[in-house]
Amino acid sequence: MKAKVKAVTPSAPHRQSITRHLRYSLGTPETKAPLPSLYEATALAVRDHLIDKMMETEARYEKKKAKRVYYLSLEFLMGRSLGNNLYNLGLFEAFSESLADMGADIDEIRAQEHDAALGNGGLGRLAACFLDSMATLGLAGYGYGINYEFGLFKQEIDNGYQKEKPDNWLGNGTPWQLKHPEKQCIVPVYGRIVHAEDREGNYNPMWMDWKTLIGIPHDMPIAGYGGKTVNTLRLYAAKSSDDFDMDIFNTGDYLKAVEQKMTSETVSKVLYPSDAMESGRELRLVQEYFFVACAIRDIVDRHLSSYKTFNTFPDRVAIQLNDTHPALAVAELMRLLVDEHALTWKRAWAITCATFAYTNHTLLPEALEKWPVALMEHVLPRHMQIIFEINHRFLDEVKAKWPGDNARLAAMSIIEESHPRQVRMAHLAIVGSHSVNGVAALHSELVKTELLPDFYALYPKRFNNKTNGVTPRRWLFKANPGLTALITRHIGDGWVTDMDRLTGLEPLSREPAFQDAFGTIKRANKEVLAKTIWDTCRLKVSPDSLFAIHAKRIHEYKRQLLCLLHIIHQYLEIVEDGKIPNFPRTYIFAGKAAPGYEAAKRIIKLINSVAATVNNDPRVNDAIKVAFIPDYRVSLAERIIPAADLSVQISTAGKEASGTGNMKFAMNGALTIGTLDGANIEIMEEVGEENIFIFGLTAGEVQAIRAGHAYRPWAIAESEPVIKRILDALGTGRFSPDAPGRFIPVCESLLSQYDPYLHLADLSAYIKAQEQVEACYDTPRLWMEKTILNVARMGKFSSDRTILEYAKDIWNATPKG
Ligand code: 26V
Repeated sequence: MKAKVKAVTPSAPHRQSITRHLRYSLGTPETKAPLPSLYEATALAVRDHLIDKMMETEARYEKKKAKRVYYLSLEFLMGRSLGNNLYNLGLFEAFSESLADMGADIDEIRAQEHDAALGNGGLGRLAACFLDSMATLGLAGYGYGINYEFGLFKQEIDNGYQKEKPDNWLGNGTPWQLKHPEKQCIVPVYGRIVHAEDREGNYNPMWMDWKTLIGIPHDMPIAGYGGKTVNTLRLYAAKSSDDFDMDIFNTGDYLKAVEQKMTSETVSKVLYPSDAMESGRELRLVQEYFFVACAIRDIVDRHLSSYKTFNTFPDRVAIQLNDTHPALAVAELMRLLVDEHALTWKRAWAITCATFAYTNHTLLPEALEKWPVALMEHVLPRHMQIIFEINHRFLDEVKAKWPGDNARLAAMSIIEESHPRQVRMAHLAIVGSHSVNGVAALHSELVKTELLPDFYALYPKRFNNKTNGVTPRRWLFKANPGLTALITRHIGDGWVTDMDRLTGLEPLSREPAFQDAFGTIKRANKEVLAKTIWDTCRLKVSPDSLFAIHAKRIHEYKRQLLCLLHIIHQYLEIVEDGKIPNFPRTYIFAGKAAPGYEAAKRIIKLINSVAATVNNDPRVNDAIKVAFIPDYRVSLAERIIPAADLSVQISTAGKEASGTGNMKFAMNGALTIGTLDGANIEIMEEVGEENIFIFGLTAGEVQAIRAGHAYRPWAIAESEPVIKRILDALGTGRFSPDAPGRFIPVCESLLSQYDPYLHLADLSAYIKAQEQVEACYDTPRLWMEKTILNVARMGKFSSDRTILEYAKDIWNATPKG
């Protein structure tokens, strides 16, 4: 029997669809639907639209023979989807009204959604922004990754310390995915090589006795803004094959066989929560290979089904490697072409190099991937052989260019001859690609001159820059509806897909009425964040204070500590010197530390300890508040960023490849205090030097100090009483009365000539820059003008611009083509 559903009313066009899903997908009558079910049914109703559009999009690409672009990444930090999909499909109002008609509030329903936290930080979120831009631009872009059952851990704060809790985000599945068991992919791992010969007597190695994993694709529709294009993010879950290791079943050890089955399903169980190398973890290597094998198989099948030949492969297919994590794809494509499709090595190699491109995201040595040769031989014996062959031919090329230069040969080899021997994944990615790019101008220069000078000398044309961007749909349109409405009222809505149009705001930057409207919106956003701070930290902060925000992964190079040293300085000025600040300030921190990164975890404890002291000292009289908001994630960032007055971007120059939070804050009307690092430099160029607070050493100066062994932090402390006082307070237990020695290690690291991050070298410049901030904030009209000019001049940092550059310079793909 059919349910009685209310007739469609013009004011509630989607009510019927939601009700049907409640009833027939979830088995819940509308009258009894609890919020989580309403969310689920709403998502399913939205998904119906996505599926239609996704199929139309695929048919269009097929018909137009569009060049396909594949973005391979171990991380996609998607966040929530409901609001984003509604906005991009242009259905927000209609759904909002339909839900209201049912007595439900769309914001409450959106709040039910769990973030998809399938990434650690910047690298994963960049992948998500790129998917949005590719779909918006009508590029045939596909994401490939892993459907982790557990995303990045949830962070709780217990007595000031970080505690990690599992993030079982998939729980009973998500409405945003379509599972396709019929498109499963079989992946061989382990086993051994039999050195055989073919009929003509040529060497013909055979990979035998491998075990099988099965990859099940879960497709997430990615709606472009305007709703015309809906692309696909294909995430693989690992399943064991039923005949996984039949031998064990046959020998009758049933339980052992089931155990093996379970082990193979752990492959897609959890995201690795560190953004530094997990030295030699076998499961991580299997993860990397598992998804690469599924992706390459899928890409090759799709190509062959349309074109039947590999001749056109690089013309029709581009594959971007998001860092080296998917670099095994180079060896896997070679294996398919040579072993399974019998192409000659030469032809296979030409196709491979013309297809792949590699993006580098970090210069930090500890984050550069290396895998022990022995481990790779064990897990992927055939790939190890192929990598040796690639290396052999590559080293011949190096020898031809630099005869007799053995040192260079050793430095460039894909194999590091250390103990144990290691495979250098970056070298594999470079050799197998036609493009190597960094993610901001400075970073791309340093890749050429510092990280990989030999490769740059060998392949100068391969190296290029693609400065990062972020999607204005999520980070302005969705995150900041108040500002969106104000902007659109004045310059129309064209900026949503053409962010350069924000320059139309420049003439308004000095208009008091516009400034006031802008200020009202900022103030409202600060109220929302103040409420979040109350809800999560039980701390009262005033929306009238200046909100200075440091929100990103906790890392020594990002220098949360530098920010803290300045807070301690201000605190001491009040309680020791009797200074009365002109206006109150709220310092807000958020970010996760990798679970095994002790120094980072100590920084979290220190932030919370300083907070406890400062917030509760009556002499401070609310002039300073310090808050650490737990569990930084995409949905929280969407609340934090629009509420910032001051964006703190103070990494040691040369260490932050780009940064993308810096862009999100500035486009939401925060002024930046920052070092000349990563994309901060380009932000300064765009907004104007007078509209940003830049301080500190340059990357070149940092390098010179390091090269000359010229860092003398204790001398700095001795000669600058202000700095000495800060360190004394820290070292004598002022912020840890229960354990006065707790932060002595922090002091020691700050005073060590080996502090790689040169905190004390930049401290006085930072304090001075903060004084300039203070003077400026004290002149509200001036501050507002700068703020508006920042928003107006951030067009460059739309990921649409970034993607158009990739499409033109690297992928040779045309949008809407
Ligand atoms: C390395 C590893 C090693 C194996 C374990 C898992 C894992 C995960 C990530 C990484 C490398 C992280 C590099 C990274 O996140 N770089 C950031 O990339 C952003 C986007 O380009 C950029 O804005 C940031 O500045 C940069 O730190």
